[in-house]
Amino acid sequence: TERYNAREAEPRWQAKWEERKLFETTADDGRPTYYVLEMFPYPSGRIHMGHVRNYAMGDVVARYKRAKGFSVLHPMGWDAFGLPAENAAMERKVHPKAWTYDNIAAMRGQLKSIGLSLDWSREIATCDPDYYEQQQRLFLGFLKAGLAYRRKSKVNWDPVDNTVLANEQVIDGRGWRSGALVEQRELTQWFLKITAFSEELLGALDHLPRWPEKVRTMQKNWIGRSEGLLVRWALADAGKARVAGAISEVEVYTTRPDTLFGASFLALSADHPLSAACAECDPKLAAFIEECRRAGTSVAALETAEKMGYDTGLRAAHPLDPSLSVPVYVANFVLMDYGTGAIFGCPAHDQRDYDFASKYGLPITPVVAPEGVEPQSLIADAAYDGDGVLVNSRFLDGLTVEAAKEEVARRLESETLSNAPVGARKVNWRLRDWGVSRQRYWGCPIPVIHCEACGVQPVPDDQLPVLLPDDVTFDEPGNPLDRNLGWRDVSCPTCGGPARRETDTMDTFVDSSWYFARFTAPDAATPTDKRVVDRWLPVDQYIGGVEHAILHLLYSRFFTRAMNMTGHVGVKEPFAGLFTQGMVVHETYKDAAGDWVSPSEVTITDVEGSRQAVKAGTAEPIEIGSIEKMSKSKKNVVDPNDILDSYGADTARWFMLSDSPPERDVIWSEAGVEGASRRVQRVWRLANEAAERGAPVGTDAPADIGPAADSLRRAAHAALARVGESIEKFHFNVCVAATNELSNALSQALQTTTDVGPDMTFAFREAAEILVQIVAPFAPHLAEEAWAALGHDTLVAEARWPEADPALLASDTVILPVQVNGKKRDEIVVSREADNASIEKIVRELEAVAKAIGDKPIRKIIVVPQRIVNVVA
Ligand code: ANZ
Ligand code: ZN
Repeated sequence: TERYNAREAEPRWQAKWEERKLFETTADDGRPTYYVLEMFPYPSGRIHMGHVRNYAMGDVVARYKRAKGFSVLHPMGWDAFGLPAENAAMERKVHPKAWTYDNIAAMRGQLKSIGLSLDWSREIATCDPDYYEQQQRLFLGFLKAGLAYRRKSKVNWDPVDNTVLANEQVIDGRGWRSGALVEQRELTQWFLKITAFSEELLGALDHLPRWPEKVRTMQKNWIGRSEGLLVRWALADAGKARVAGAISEVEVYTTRPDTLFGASFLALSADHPLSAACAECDPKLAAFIEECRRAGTSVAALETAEKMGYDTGLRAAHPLDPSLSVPVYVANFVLMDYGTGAIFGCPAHDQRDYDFASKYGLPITPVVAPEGVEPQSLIADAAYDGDGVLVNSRFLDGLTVEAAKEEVARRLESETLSNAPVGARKVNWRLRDWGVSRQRYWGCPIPVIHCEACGVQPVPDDQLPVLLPDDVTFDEPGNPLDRNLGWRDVSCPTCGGPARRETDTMDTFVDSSWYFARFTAPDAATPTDKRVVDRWLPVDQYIGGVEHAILHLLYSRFFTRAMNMTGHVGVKEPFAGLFTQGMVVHETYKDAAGDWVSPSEVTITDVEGSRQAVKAGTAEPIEIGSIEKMSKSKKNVVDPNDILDSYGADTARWFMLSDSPPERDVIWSEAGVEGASRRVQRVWRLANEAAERGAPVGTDAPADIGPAADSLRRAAHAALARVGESIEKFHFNVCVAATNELSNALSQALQTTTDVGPDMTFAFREAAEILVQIVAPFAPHLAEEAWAALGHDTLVAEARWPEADPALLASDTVILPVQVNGKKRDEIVVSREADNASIEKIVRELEAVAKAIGDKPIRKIIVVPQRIVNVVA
């Protein structure tokens, strides 16, 4: 037979599938439903290997479930709004819309060439007016339900470009274009009330068993429920006088009230009212506060910034012993919007406090230590945040941390300061409401109108969508919508007076928070079609990168709950099953000058067992560097197009799924791809040989099955069962290994059988058909071609998944390594019950054995049942 020609075959089968509308999800037809979804791509211009891996995985599941008799929904779309389109507009003078839709067209073509079983009739781009119109409806529904509101909040302000910057446009505290120091400005912005669901979003994580544990933990930490105590500290007399009696106490929030006797200072946020009060008569403090505000662009920045403080000169009295007092600082690491914006510092047991105390010479007193450990030694060079019992803490000494927390809470609850309790238990959440306002053009317009007389007015339903205007300019910084007066200035829908459209657009995370629901009825005139959405949701299997483990998934979970509240979906959780795949990584290369070199410019040879690289076509040595995530900056990117051109989609898909477990990184290598390509060719050869020598299509199993045919049948059914189970468990690499084993068994059977009876011809066909069917989810084009070669006039994509025969699985097959003079040369798959004579017969006919012994005669064959075969020559 000729080699399998992927380039010729792949488009042919893709056309066939499309012509038959095979992957278009049909209406309710009584079959059970299965919704498999991969995170939709951002249309950056080209697909990359990470996409190929992600979509290949989803496709395996989709094709398998379809073969198992499910009505499968497997759609694709584009997360199409966002900043890069505006950057392209500024840099290349193309309209964001044109840039985006051109990219979509290019990437759609690329995706189609991978042969994914997608329902393209449901394609959506989030920048399609049809899509964002419904998103505007959802927003207005949330507004009505009290889930959307406005408040003042800080933005990154570039004082040179006079524009708001996204966090990713602030680099080391400076504007990415102007290089100016970024300031924090307060703007009134839109928020979605995710905190209304804090408790639910946390609690429901325990009922998502098909989510990776690590993702659930990340979400839990992000939501960040903590139980603590509010503690009021009275300012000592001198202090009171200085701030003119206006503020006489500081309330702090702590999760470690047990450590109170280790307190050595209080620290206030720069935005705390007491900081402002003190700054009124302390210009140095005012300057310090200014500096803190400027530096603080993000929580992450605050956490890594060097701890800095300013001593206000005030002192506060210890709540458990008013005769003790500690200094009050203003510090850059205390956030105003968490807890009370003030803390007590316990340097011995909190690293931030430790750093701060070391810098300002404040006492570091250990108050918790494991029994038998000398407390002072614990904190010699870092804070100790482990468990133990209380020390240096008077009446708390000897108590466990838990007991001490309880004891302090109990005491302070009954203690009073100006007639109110000193302590109050309090649950705090790290989760904040979601700021969705972006001062950008390329996003979904927020559908409200501001009227001076009537205030904020929702755009009436019959005036939706609020379309983005096309005539915008990008030659000045700032939001083009603000400058487009024809679009911006409107009359108030309520009083008819002069009014302005909201010019903020929505965060693109909004767009991706409900697309999975829209896919169930992409043309509905409402956000969802209630009759169908609940048939499909939750998504049975969602697949994507772990980089979205927090925000995207949490926002989608929130949206689903909010949409449930506004009556758009019946469920509360969007994704019943989640799988997060690893990355595609590649070696890196550098030339003598230390510049990165792309893999396509490198030739690697094996020099005495070690790999050596040179620049292709020259002798210039190249240094082989570490294996890294494929990235443009390191030039270690392999373009899927190149692979598709030289090997075809099936080989790329096969390799991606074969080499490592899907949750781990896969190392892309030329050798690996070549290996996959050989496997593809082998399946093709085997199918053709089996077509020639096997029984015709549809032959029933003969009554008498001899041992050789029986062991081939067992190998086939074992592989079938293993692939089914492993797809369900996402062990795709195990599937590929099982497929390879069946290839081996079939290949051996085809080689070694001299007198072929009807049992064997039946087994040939059966094994070949099973092989093709289990290959189909991974290499679907090859499978179609091989299925046709086997004499079928139907498509394998339409065939039911075969059932493994339990009788053939009952006593499994075994793999026996075959050694010649003590060296492994081959292995054979035989029935566990195979007798020594039939094993000997198979071994005598092995090509690898003949090659290894050359012209020497075989002296003896030693069969260790179920373990190994040794040939002595
Ligand atoms: C004293 C203490 C001693 C603390 C100790 C910790 C360890 P979570 O668990 O995240 O809720 N904190 C409170 N408000 C803060 C703010 N606005 N900015 C920065 N830090 C703040 O963290 C609660 C702990 O974080 C609190 O408990 C407080 O420090 C600090 F050995 O109080 B702790
Ligand atoms: Zn009005």
